[in-house]
Amino acid sequence: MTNFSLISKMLPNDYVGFTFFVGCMAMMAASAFFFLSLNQFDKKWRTSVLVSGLITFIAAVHYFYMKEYWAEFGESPTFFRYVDWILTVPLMCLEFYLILKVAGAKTNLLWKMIVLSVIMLVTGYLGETVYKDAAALWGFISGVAYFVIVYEIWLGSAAKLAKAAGGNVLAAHKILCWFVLVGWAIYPLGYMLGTDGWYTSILGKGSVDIAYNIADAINKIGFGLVIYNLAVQSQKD
Ligand SMILES: *C/C=C(C)/C=C/C=C(C)/C=C/C1=C(C)CCCC1(C)C
Repeated sequence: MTNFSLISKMLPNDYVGFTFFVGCMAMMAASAFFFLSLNQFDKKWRTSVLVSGLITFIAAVHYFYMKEYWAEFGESPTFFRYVDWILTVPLMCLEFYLILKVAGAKTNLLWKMIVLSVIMLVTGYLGETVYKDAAALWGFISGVAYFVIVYEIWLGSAAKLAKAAGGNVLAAHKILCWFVLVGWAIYPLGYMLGTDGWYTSILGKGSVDIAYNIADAINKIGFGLVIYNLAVQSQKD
Protein backbone atom coordinates (compact mmCIF):
# COMPACT_ATOMS: atom_id res chain seq x y z
CA MET A 1 0.00 0.00 0.00
CA THR A 2 2.62 2.51 0.99
CA ASN A 3 4.92 3.67 -1.71
CA PHE A 4 7.59 5.99 -0.35
CA SER A 5 8.17 7.77 -3.58
CA LEU A 6 8.92 11.11 -1.90
CA ILE A 7 7.93 13.66 -4.52
CA SER A 8 7.42 11.59 -7.63
CA LYS A 9 3.64 11.66 -7.21
CA MET A 10 3.43 15.33 -6.44
CA LEU A 11 2.07 17.32 -9.32
CA PRO A 12 3.06 20.96 -9.92
CA ASN A 13 -0.49 22.15 -9.30
CA ASP A 14 -0.98 20.13 -6.12
CA TYR A 15 -1.03 23.01 -3.66
CA VAL A 16 -2.20 20.86 -0.79
CA GLY A 17 0.64 18.39 -1.33
CA PHE A 18 3.05 21.30 -1.54
CA THR A 19 2.02 22.59 1.90
CA PHE A 20 2.49 19.08 3.35
CA PHE A 21 5.97 18.94 1.82
CA VAL A 22 7.03 22.41 2.99
CA GLY A 23 5.45 21.75 6.38
CA CYS A 24 7.56 18.61 6.76
CA MET A 25 10.77 20.46 5.88
CA ALA A 26 9.96 23.42 8.15
CA MET A 27 9.24 21.11 11.11
CA MET A 28 12.51 19.23 10.51
CA ALA A 29 14.53 22.43 10.28
CA ALA A 30 12.92 23.81 13.44
CA SER A 31 13.63 20.56 15.32
CA ALA A 32 17.30 20.65 14.30
CA PHE A 33 17.47 24.27 15.44
CA PHE A 34 15.95 23.56 18.88
CA PHE A 35 17.92 20.37 19.52
CA LEU A 36 21.25 21.89 18.47
CA SER A 37 20.67 24.90 20.71
CA LEU A 38 20.19 22.78 23.84
CA ASN A 39 23.82 22.93 24.97
CA GLN A 40 23.75 26.69 25.34
CA PHE A 41 21.10 26.53 28.09
CA ASP A 42 21.44 25.57 31.70
CA LYS A 43 19.28 22.88 33.23
CA LYS A 44 16.47 25.20 34.23
CA TRP A 45 15.64 26.04 30.61
CA ARG A 46 16.83 22.94 28.81
CA THR A 47 13.62 20.98 29.41
CA SER A 48 11.45 23.74 27.94
CA VAL A 49 13.57 24.06 24.80
CA LEU A 50 13.76 20.27 24.51
CA VAL A 51 9.95 20.12 24.56
CA SER A 52 9.86 22.76 21.78
CA GLY A 53 12.05 20.46 19.70
CA LEU A 54 9.95 17.40 20.50
CA ILE A 55 6.79 19.20 19.38
CA THR A 56 8.24 20.08 15.95
CA PHE A 57 9.95 16.69 15.64
CA ILE A 58 6.75 14.73 16.29
CA ALA A 59 5.05 16.97 13.73
CA ALA A 60 7.87 16.44 11.18
CA VAL A 61 7.42 12.65 11.38
CA HIS A 62 3.65 12.92 11.01
CA TYR A 63 4.00 15.36 8.11
CA PHE A 64 6.21 12.84 6.33
CA TYR A 65 3.41 10.28 6.54
CA MET A 66 0.64 12.77 5.82
CA LYS A 67 2.43 14.00 2.69
CA GLU A 68 2.67 10.39 1.47
CA TYR A 69 -0.95 9.68 2.35
CA TRP A 70 -2.15 12.70 0.43
CA ALA A 71 0.00 11.84 -2.60
CA GLU A 72 -1.20 8.23 -2.55
CA PHE A 73 -4.92 8.65 -1.89
CA GLY A 74 -5.76 12.31 -2.50
CA GLU A 75 -7.63 12.30 0.81
CA SER A 76 -7.13 14.19 4.06
CA PRO A 77 -4.90 12.17 6.41
CA THR A 78 -7.30 12.84 9.29
CA PHE A 79 -6.12 9.95 11.44
CA PHE A 80 -2.40 10.92 11.31
CA ARG A 81 -3.42 14.54 11.83
CA TYR A 82 -5.18 13.81 15.09
CA VAL A 83 -2.50 11.42 16.35
CA ASP A 84 -0.03 14.27 15.80
CA TRP A 85 -2.25 16.73 17.68
CA ILE A 86 -3.05 14.41 20.58
CA LEU A 87 0.71 14.15 21.19
CA THR A 88 1.78 17.72 20.50
CA VAL A 89 -1.05 19.79 22.01
CA PRO A 90 -0.55 18.32 25.52
CA LEU A 91 3.16 19.09 25.10
CA MET A 92 2.19 22.70 24.38
CA CYS A 93 0.17 22.67 27.61
CA LEU A 94 3.30 21.34 29.31
CA GLU A 95 5.21 24.39 28.04
CA PHE A 96 2.77 26.69 29.88
CA TYR A 97 3.23 24.67 33.06
CA LEU A 98 7.03 24.56 32.77
CA ILE A 99 7.46 28.31 32.39
CA LEU A 100 4.96 29.03 35.19
CA LYS A 101 6.67 26.68 37.62
CA VAL A 102 8.86 29.60 38.81
CA ALA A 103 5.66 31.15 40.18
CA GLY A 104 4.62 27.88 41.82
CA ALA A 105 2.41 26.25 39.14
CA LYS A 106 0.99 22.95 40.41
CA THR A 107 0.53 19.80 38.36
CA ASN A 108 -3.25 20.15 38.65
CA LEU A 109 -3.00 23.11 36.25
CA LEU A 110 -1.11 20.87 33.84
CA TRP A 111 -3.70 18.07 34.08
CA LYS A 112 -6.60 20.46 33.72
CA MET A 113 -5.16 21.80 30.47
CA ILE A 114 -4.28 18.34 29.16
CA VAL A 115 -7.77 17.01 29.90
CA LEU A 116 -9.35 20.03 28.18
CA SER A 117 -7.15 19.65 25.12
CA VAL A 118 -7.92 15.92 24.88
CA ILE A 119 -11.68 16.66 25.07
CA MET A 120 -11.20 19.33 22.38
CA LEU A 121 -9.36 16.94 20.06
CA VAL A 122 -11.37 13.75 20.61
CA THR A 123 -14.68 15.54 19.98
CA GLY A 124 -13.18 17.23 16.91
CA TYR A 125 -12.03 13.86 15.60
CA LEU A 126 -15.48 12.35 16.11
CA GLY A 127 -17.02 15.24 14.18
CA GLU A 128 -14.56 14.84 11.30
CA THR A 129 -14.78 11.06 11.03
CA VAL A 130 -17.35 8.96 12.88
CA TYR A 131 -20.23 11.41 13.21
CA LYS A 132 -19.82 13.61 10.14
CA ASP A 133 -23.56 14.28 10.03
CA ALA A 134 -23.34 15.88 13.44
CA ALA A 135 -20.12 17.78 12.72
CA ALA A 136 -21.61 21.05 13.97
CA LEU A 137 -22.53 19.57 17.34
CA TRP A 138 -19.14 17.90 17.91
CA GLY A 139 -17.37 21.01 16.67
CA PHE A 140 -19.36 23.04 19.18
CA ILE A 141 -18.42 20.79 22.11
CA SER A 142 -14.79 20.95 20.97
CA GLY A 143 -15.08 24.73 20.76
CA VAL A 144 -16.31 24.93 24.35
CA ALA A 145 -13.22 23.04 25.57
CA TYR A 146 -11.09 25.38 23.47
CA PHE A 147 -12.68 28.44 25.08
CA VAL A 148 -12.10 27.07 28.56
CA ILE A 149 -8.39 26.71 27.67
CA VAL A 150 -8.36 30.29 26.38
CA TYR A 151 -10.07 31.45 29.58
CA GLU A 152 -7.64 29.53 31.79
CA ILE A 153 -4.53 31.09 30.27
CA TRP A 154 -5.88 34.62 29.69
CA LEU A 155 -7.91 35.13 32.88
CA GLY A 156 -7.74 31.99 35.02
CA SER A 157 -5.13 30.60 37.38
CA ALA A 158 -2.43 30.42 34.68
CA ALA A 159 -2.82 34.19 34.10
CA LYS A 160 -2.44 34.85 37.84
CA LEU A 161 0.72 32.75 38.00
CA ALA A 162 2.17 34.61 35.01
CA LYS A 163 1.50 37.94 36.75
CA ALA A 164 3.18 36.67 39.88
CA ALA A 165 6.20 35.53 37.87
CA GLY A 166 6.47 38.90 36.09
CA GLY A 167 9.35 39.94 33.81
CA ASN A 168 10.37 37.68 30.93
CA VAL A 169 7.98 34.90 31.93
CA LEU A 170 4.98 37.23 31.93
CA ALA A 171 5.99 38.64 28.53
CA ALA A 172 6.41 35.15 27.03
CA HIS A 173 3.13 33.95 28.58
CA LYS A 174 1.30 36.87 26.95
CA ILE A 175 2.66 35.98 23.50
CA LEU A 176 1.72 32.32 23.97
CA CYS A 177 -1.77 33.47 24.97
CA TRP A 178 -2.05 35.31 21.65
CA PHE A 179 -0.92 32.20 19.78
CA VAL A 180 -3.70 30.21 21.43
CA LEU A 181 -6.34 32.89 20.85
CA VAL A 182 -5.48 33.76 17.24
CA GLY A 183 -3.23 30.96 15.91
CA TRP A 184 -5.35 28.15 17.30
CA ALA A 185 -8.54 29.79 16.01
CA ILE A 186 -7.42 28.82 12.49
CA TYR A 187 -8.22 25.17 13.33
CA PRO A 188 -11.98 25.55 13.82
CA LEU A 189 -12.00 27.54 10.55
CA GLY A 190 -10.25 24.63 8.84
CA TYR A 191 -12.75 22.25 10.41
CA MET A 192 -15.60 24.22 8.85
CA LEU A 193 -13.82 24.21 5.48
CA GLY A 194 -13.64 20.42 5.65
CA THR A 195 -17.22 19.83 6.71
CA ASP A 196 -19.53 18.94 3.84
CA GLY A 197 -22.34 21.36 3.29
CA TRP A 198 -20.47 24.29 4.80
CA TYR A 199 -17.60 25.59 2.73
CA THR A 200 -16.16 22.54 0.97
CA SER A 201 -18.01 23.44 -2.19
CA ILE A 202 -16.47 26.92 -2.28
CA LEU A 203 -12.81 26.13 -1.81
CA GLY A 204 -12.68 22.49 -2.80
CA LYS A 205 -11.29 19.35 -1.28
CA GLY A 206 -8.07 19.67 0.65
CA SER A 207 -8.65 23.27 1.72
CA VAL A 208 -9.03 21.95 5.26
CA ASP A 209 -5.46 20.60 5.02
CA ILE A 210 -4.05 23.90 3.77
CA ALA A 211 -5.63 25.64 6.77
CA TYR A 212 -4.34 23.02 9.22
CA ASN A 213 -0.86 22.99 7.67
CA ILE A 214 -0.49 26.77 7.85
CA ALA A 215 -1.81 26.79 11.42
CA ASP A 216 0.58 24.01 12.50
CA ALA A 217 3.61 25.83 11.08
CA ILE A 218 2.66 29.10 12.80
CA ASN A 219 1.74 27.53 16.11
CA LYS A 220 4.31 24.79 16.58
CA ILE A 221 7.34 26.69 15.33
CA GLY A 222 6.12 30.01 16.75
CA PHE A 223 5.47 28.51 20.20
CA GLY A 224 8.94 26.96 20.17
CA LEU A 225 10.60 30.24 19.25
CA VAL A 226 8.83 32.09 22.07
CA ILE A 227 10.16 29.51 24.54
CA TYR A 228 13.63 29.64 22.96
CA ASN A 229 13.64 33.43 23.21
CA LEU A 230 12.49 33.31 26.83
CA ALA A 231 15.36 30.95 27.65
CA VAL A 232 17.91 33.19 25.90
CA GLN A 233 16.60 36.36 27.61
CA SER A 234 16.42 34.76 31.05
CA GLN A 235 19.98 33.52 30.85
CA LYS A 236 21.21 37.01 30.02
CA ASP A 237 19.85 38.58 33.20
C1 LIG B 1 0.04 21.60 16.81
C2 LIG B 1 -1.34 21.44 16.79
C3 LIG B 1 -2.26 22.28 17.38
C4 LIG B 1 -1.86 23.50 18.15
C5 LIG B 1 -3.64 21.94 17.20
C6 LIG B 1 -4.66 22.63 17.70
C7 LIG B 1 -5.98 22.23 17.39
C8 LIG B 1 -7.12 22.92 17.75
C9 LIG B 1 -7.07 24.15 18.58
C10 LIG B 1 -8.38 22.39 17.28
C11 LIG B 1 -9.57 22.89 17.57
C12 LIG B 1 -10.90 22.46 17.08
C13 LIG B 1 -11.98 23.24 17.47
C14 LIG B 1 -11.83 24.38 18.44
C15 LIG B 1 -13.36 23.01 16.98
C16 LIG B 1 -13.42 22.11 15.78
C17 LIG B 1 -12.57 20.91 15.95
C18 LIG B 1 -11.09 21.25 16.16
C19 LIG B 1 -10.49 19.99 16.78
C20 LIG B 1 -10.45 21.51 14.78
